[in-house]
Amino acid sequence: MRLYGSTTSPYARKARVLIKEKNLPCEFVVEDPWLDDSPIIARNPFSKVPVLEIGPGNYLFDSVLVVHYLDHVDGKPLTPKDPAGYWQVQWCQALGNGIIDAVIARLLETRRPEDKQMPAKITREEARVRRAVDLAETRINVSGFLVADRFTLADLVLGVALQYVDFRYAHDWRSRAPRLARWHAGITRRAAFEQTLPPGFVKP
Ligand SMILES: N[C@@H](CCC(=O)N[C@@H](CS)C(=O)NCC(=O)O)C(=O)O
Repeated sequence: MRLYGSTTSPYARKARVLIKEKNLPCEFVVEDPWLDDSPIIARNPFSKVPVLEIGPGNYLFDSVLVVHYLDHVDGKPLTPKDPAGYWQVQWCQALGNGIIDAVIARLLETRRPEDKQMPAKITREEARVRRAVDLAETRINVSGFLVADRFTLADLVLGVALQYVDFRYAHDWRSRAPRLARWHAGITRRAAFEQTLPPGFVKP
């Protein structure tokens, strides 16, 4: 397998953390999806990363599908099989993916020329992040993991999402969500997280 991505993409990082957690045989290839002639276009018509090559000329795109595939490819999914656990993990993934979407939308707006930026758009994306953090704070349980009593895709995706907040929208979310902050500190100490930090990341 081969994973195409960038070193700063949180969507690609979900797959990279998972590959390391499971020690899957998968080469990581850095490509820039933003280029007009990006080689990613031939693999994903939307020219977005991550893209996972699962066979000659056989590509999966969109991080939700890529993560789902990687989670099942070795027959040892990090997703519980019981319905309650399964749907809780999906719920946490949706929350994490929503945080990433909001942080990216905010980032892109802040990168427009200053006179063209819409402050209301930035505020709206920041409010999404704030509400998601507040909701996540209510879901922390005593086991040290979000769902059941083991590391699942819930921990992986929300862990990556909140580290992307620290990377691109650094602010003090921890004082409003102290239990979430404690959980996050523990999860992100895992080797798979440490080994995939974006370049220039400053630990809070
Ligand atoms: N829904 C997609 C979003 C992927 C995405 O937006 N990736 C960004 C990198 S962080 C990208 O490739 N952007 C290139 C572009 O928007 O042209 C997923 O989950 O994979």
